[in-house]
Amino acid sequence: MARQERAIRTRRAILVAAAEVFDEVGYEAATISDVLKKSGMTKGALYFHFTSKEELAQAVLAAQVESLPRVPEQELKLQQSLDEALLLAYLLKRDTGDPIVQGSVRLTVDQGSPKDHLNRRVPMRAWQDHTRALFQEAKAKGEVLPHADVDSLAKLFVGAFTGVQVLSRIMTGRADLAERVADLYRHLMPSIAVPGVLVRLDFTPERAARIHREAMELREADAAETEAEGDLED
Ligand code: XVR
Repeated sequence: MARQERAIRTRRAILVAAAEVFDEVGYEAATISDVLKKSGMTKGALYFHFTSKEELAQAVLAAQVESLPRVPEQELKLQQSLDEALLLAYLLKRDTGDPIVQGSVRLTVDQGSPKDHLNRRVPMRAWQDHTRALFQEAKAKGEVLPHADVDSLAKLFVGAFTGVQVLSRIMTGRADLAERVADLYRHLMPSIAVPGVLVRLDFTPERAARIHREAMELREADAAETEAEGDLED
C-alpha cells in the first residue's frame, strides 16, 4: 500500500474512534487516551495527524456533511431532499448508524462551553448551503412554488430536522426518527411544492431502509471507480 494511502487510512481510523468517544461521553469528558485505546493507534500516529482534542473534535465536525453518502438521483429534487433526510435519520440510528455522523451530531447539538472553542457553525453552515443548493435546483426545475424563498427554507429545514432529531433521541433513542422526519416533510412540503409535484412525493418512512441500501451500493461503486482511476495513474 502506498504510504500516502496508509496515512489516509490511519487518519480515518483515528477520526472514527474520536467520533465514537465523543458520541459516548461528550466533548468535555473525552480524552485523547480514550481515542488511543479505541483506535489501537500509537500516540505518535495520533499526534502526527491531530495535535489536540480540540483539533480532533473540529475535524469530526467538519466531516459531518460529507459523511452523508449520495442518494440515488431522483427526477424530483424535492424527493431527493426527503431521501437525504431519511438517510441521515437512518445513519443516526444506534445499530445501523455511522459513527462519524453520530459523534459529530452530538458535538454539534451539545451546547458545550464558550471555553471549548469548538466552531459548531461549521457543519450547520454546510447543511444550510447543501440544502439551499438542492432546493435551488428544485426551483429551477419548477417543483417549488414561485414565492418560496429557498434561503429561508433551507434554514427552516435544517433547524426543524435538528429539532425532531433531538426530540426523537430523548423520547425513543431515535427509534422513531425516520417517522418524525417523514412527518416533518409531509407537513412542510405542501407550502413549498407545486401541486403536481406534491402528489408524486413518497413520504413513507419505510423508504429509509431502501435508500440506505441503495446509497451504500452507490458508495461502493464510487469507491471501486476511484480505485480503478488510482491504478491507472500508478
Ligand atoms: O440539512 C439537512 C437535510 O437537508 C434535511 C433537512 C439535515 C440537517 C442536519 C443537521 C444536523 C445537526 C444536528 O442534525 C442535527 O440534529 C439533509
